Amino acid sequence: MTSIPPEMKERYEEARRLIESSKDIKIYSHTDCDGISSGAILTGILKKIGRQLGKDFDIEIVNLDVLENVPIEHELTIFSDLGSGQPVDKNANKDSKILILDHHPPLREIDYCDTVDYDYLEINPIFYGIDGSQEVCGGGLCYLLAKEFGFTDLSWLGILAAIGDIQNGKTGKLEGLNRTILKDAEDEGLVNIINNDLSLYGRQTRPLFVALSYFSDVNLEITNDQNRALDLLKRLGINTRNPVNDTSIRSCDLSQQDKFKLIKELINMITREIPSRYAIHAPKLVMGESYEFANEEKYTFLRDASEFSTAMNACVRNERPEVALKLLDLTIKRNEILSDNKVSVDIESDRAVVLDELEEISKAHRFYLAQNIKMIGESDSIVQMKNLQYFDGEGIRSNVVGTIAGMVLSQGDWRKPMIAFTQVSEENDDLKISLRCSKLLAYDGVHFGKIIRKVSQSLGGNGGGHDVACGAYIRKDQKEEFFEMMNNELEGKLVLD
Ligand SMILES: [Mn+2]
Repeated sequence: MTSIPPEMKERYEEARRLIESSKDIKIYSHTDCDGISSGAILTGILKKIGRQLGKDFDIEIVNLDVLENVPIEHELTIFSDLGSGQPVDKNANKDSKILILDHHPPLREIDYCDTVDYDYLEINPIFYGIDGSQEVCGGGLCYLLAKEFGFTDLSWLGILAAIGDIQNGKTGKLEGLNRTILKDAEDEGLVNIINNDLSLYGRQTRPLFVALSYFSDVNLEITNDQNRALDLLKRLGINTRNPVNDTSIRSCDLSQQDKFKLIKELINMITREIPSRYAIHAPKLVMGESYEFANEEKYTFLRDASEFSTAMNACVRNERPEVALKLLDLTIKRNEILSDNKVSVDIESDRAVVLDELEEISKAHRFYLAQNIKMIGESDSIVQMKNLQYFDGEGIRSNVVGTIAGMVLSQGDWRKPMIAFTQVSEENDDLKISLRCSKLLAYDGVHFGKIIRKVSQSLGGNGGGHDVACGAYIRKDQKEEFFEMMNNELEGKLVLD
């Protein structure tokens, strides 16, 4: 089991003292599932030590640009899932105290704290040779602080964060410090690990044949075709109705035997469609570990870590982070009470109200996505270049253009990345560019996050992200040049036939 390096552990002890000795605290966290989970963990810690939200501390979920000139006016300012790459201490004075818990590439050195005259404590796994994209994320770092206080019941949030951040993307399971956090969550009885699972999105809430029809890492006959997906299940002799509640079966209902039958068939189908060089990666597209939150009801999004993370993202992308935070806060309390074998009617009913609100946001979100995807499909607007494909996402909100690019991938050629662009905001006419691609391309060694960073930086913009999901910001008039450069940069890196 991976443990925290001793020097990093020392920083955690210091972080605990910093929090315990501060009366007035401000938290800034990032606008995504990882950031929300980080914020919920920090809130959880502070409440458990008797601090009141709104009185002793405040939390704000922000975009990175806010940090360019962030005021430092509280006794202690905490940055989670962001801060390492931004000039967050620009406005600090000698009485300031700053704590950063971030897994993104750091701007400042490990001993930067010795060069300033205020309390500056940065905890970043990269300082210790730990991979911040696979071994621990912002939420994981915040959980390790909770553990320093003894609050191991917050471990499940570290798992939600890691899945939201796709830390399991490369191997299909959580590894490194994430694995240690997972062990804590399992020991607490809060998370179940399902080994060798069928790794299709929607294992609790989507009928299995629908989940199958969304498979898009490779274009199969079942991709975008629910009838064929249903036929596939019937052909394999898999019962498509759940005999207990007479609904369509979901992935979580599959017996081990049926699961293996389906996985085997999918691997065969994929292998027939892909160049032989990719064949060894086929199993990873359909098999992996799943994580269930044990206290949540079956067939709800709350039960599955991946589906739960989507709901968190729907909140932040619709500028309702407070709904996500409220749900996590109530879930922390609910878990505390359940661990005493009790049930609180108040918490259940408060949570039901938040869940209704969240359902409304998610529904509107899904509608917005579907509407735009349909429009792109009907307008036949995907432009093919030799090594990439793109579409103009004009009118699409810049914070969902990536999600939409990912969903449009199944309408294009899975062998090439799908890129979309749209105006950053009404006030800013720069372009936000988003790229999504099949996991196969990343398994084959292409890291689009690094490529898009290189290209956008050479244009004077900026960019980066994961291997299969990344983005960039460039000026409007650089669009053609950007696509030309990306296309050239990818020459020879993809297997095109
Ligand atoms: Mn993160």
